[in-house]
Amino acid sequence: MQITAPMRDDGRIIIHFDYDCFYAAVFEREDPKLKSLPLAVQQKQIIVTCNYEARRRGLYKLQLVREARKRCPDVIIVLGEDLTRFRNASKDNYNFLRSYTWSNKVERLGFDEVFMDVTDVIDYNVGLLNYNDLVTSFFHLDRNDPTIGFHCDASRVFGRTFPKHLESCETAAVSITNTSCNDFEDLLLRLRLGSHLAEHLRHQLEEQKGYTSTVGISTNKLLSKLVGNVNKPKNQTTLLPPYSSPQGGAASNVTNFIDDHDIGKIPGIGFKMAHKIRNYVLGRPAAFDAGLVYGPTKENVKVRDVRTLDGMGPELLGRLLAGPGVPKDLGEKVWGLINGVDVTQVAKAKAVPQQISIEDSYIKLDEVSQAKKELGMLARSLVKRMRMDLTSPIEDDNLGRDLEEDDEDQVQTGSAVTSLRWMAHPKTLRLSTRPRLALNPDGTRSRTFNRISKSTNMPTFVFGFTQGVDVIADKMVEETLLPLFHKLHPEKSGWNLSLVNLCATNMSPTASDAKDGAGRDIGRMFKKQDDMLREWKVEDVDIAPSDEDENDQQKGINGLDAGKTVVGQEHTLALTSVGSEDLLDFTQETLQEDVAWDSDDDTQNLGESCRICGAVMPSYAMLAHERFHDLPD
Ligand code: TTP
Ligand code: MG
Repeated sequence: MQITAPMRDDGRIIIHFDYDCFYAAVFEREDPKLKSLPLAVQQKQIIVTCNYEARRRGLYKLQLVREARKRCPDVIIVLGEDLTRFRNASKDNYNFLRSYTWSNKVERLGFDEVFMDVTDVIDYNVGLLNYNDLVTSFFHLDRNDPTIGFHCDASRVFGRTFPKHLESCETAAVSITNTSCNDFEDLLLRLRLGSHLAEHLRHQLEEQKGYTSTVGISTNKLLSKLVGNVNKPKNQTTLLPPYSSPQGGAASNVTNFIDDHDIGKIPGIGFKMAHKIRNYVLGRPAAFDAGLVYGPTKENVKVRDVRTLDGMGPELLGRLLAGPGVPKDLGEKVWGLINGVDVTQVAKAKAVPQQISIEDSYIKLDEVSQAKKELGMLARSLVKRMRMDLTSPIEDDNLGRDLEEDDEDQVQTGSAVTSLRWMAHPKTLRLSTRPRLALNPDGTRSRTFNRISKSTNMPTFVFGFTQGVDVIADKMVEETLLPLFHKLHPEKSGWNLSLVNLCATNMSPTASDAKDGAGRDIGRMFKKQDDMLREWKVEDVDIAPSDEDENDQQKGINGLDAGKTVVGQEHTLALTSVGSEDLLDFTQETLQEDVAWDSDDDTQNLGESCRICGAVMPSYAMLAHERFHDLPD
């Protein structure tokens, strides 16, 4: 029995951006000479990304450093453990793209992806088109100034398309007239305009910010993200209509497109869910690569196999995926996803984050004195981030001018007491840890994603500006964090933590900002954040060091040939300090408690450290990473 597909709302136009070789591009922007050289960015022993010159020479993401050196001996390797520069670039690009939206619906996914809901911009432009002369259209970027915009040919899609055979000018063959505006033509026209806007934004981003990107255009987040991947890098792809098929007619382009994806490649269907679905479709446990706790699948189960399976539908999926803590409507949600339906909205840009979360992972953390030290590091990072992200300068003639350079120094030491005010107060401070499981009888250790946590009221002294960050952080440790820690781990020993997280949450806007202040201050706030981040960059370290890794990193830097460009060398500093932030890329959604658009039943799993080398990375990267440990030296 075939169950009908859920209805999709194709009234929106969503553009998804993925910056090309992002971390490498950040370094290239700092030193353009690097563009023509093979460049790779290292975290621990892994190349987390490399530029296209390096990829041309056979290097790839998540490759072991020693492999990369073997394959391309003149590769330039830079350290990318300090995330400050990536975070700054990401925020800057985000603000740039945000300035083109009217609705403010623009959402970051990690550091290098952005969704934009441009429905209102597109609809406005559709209303102004001259249908008798689509070829010489003008795309308006400003409702109040008709001169701002760019010329475009609205009779065709810009760039690549899915399906491929209807590329660019050929789509012009589908006529648009002012008398026959059915759903297909209406959607096609709006997507065409979306493709021209996307091209304009890609071009501007490259010209003004120096980043090339890969872009997808469709009607929801899921489809725009997936279709962007079709043509990489420095390209864009539009998913063409028809998006639905008439009863008994040919399959829609959405179905044709999504059906060919592996079930595990669908954002929103995480590793565990995909595993359960695979097992069901195959009628047996799906095989994995041997030798790993969680290896990559060896099976080829596509969306089509799942979607067309007899009896498949929301109920069956709901039963398959049921478990403790799993939302009741998960079956419907997943059924929607495999039919190209994604109802999640692009989140509006927020003046302040919903929460600020700082964490670090550890290879071994099993003593109270050590834990206290680490809590101090994390508390310092947290207080700094709170000051950066949650304060704005006061616009008062007596007190304030905008923050000047030297004021920023003072803010750090706490003497510029009257220049800042809080835009929001986090009311709750949460401490979470992830204890390691005991060793298995065979000496191996299973990974666990489970965290335990305790919360308390955020102490009010945190909001004072008279004391410096260090003083506040120390006080926070003594008066708040250590008591919380002892509640979580009452025993003096016997535990070993792989992760500690501090989170300032339960955000309450400050009264004066609740009305219009937050919106008014946002631009200044972002500028200040970036400036202040620059000041603190050497402390913004993300990976817990170990002696072994330290040696490795030194080799990485010293191993460069004399005369080669060496960037990021100052980040060897990173090796001697800890205190991490944003180990994982957060979406704006993940900043709001645990409703990540792309999360699955692993919602607590915000980042993992490799059980072998301790490298920290998003869980999706762990599978690939672990394979490298299986490679012979
Ligand atoms: P990606 O978008 O996966 O990679 P990319 O932008 O470098 O390359 P592409 O052109 O294929 O999009 O990830 C964005 C950044 O995130 C990447 O530059 C480095 C970082 N990253 C990690 O830190 N760990 C990881 O495991 C991966 C995959 C990426
Ligand atoms: Mg990218």
